[in-house]
Amino acid sequence: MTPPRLVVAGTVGAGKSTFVHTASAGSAIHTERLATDSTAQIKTTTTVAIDFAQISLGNRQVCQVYGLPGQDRFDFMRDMVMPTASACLVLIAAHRPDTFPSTQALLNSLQQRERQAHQRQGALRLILGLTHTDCPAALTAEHIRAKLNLTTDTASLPILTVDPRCSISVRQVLTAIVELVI
Ligand SMILES: Nc1nc2c(ncn2[C@@H]2O[C@H](COP(=O)(O)OP(=O)(O)OP(=O)(O)O)[C@@H](O)[C@H]2O)c(=O)[nH]1
Ligand SMILES: [Mg+2]
Repeated sequence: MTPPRLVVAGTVGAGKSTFVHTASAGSAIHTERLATDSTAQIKTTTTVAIDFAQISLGNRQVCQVYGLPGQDRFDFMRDMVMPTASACLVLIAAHRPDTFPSTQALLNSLQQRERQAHQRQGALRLILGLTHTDCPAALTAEHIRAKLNLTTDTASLPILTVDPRCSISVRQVLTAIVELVI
């Protein structure tokens, strides 16, 4: 049986590569390059293709994790991984409301995929993951839900808090997602 496939999406710097790195205990394949455009104002390197890790969650449960690049110019890579995804974790940096409009656009496109998957009798679960909640000026989940104009209820679009640098936090989120999709 194919293991559940989780795609990690979100804007630049949300913590996608850190999440994949931590989830895999450092064994993931990464595609980082020096940032040469406006991304360089936020961070020195950025993902230019797709991060990948296969993770064992115990009880013989395995999960494949794909980390997307955050820059708009790489949006086409979504089509490479989303058709076979069981779930998509959209990371949102809670301290960067300037990124919320891009997150909103991303969510709209993912919700369209979710509806299409449903029509094909398939299933795609969307989950929001709040990162950087330890940073000054981080907004609460309720505040972010309102800012993103989310009308979908929390059962169909859960919001989890995650620190991508912390293996316990990442493991908790992975386990919760796998339970949602199996
Ligand atoms: N303080 C804090 N830092 C975080 C958190 N999550 C990620 N970071 C840091 O944010 C920085 C950016 O993380 P990346 O994982 O490279 O971000 P990304 O989403 O992969 O970015 P792109 O590939 O450029 O789209 C790293 O320095 C992380 O250590 C968090 O919850 N809190
Ligand atoms: Mg990255």
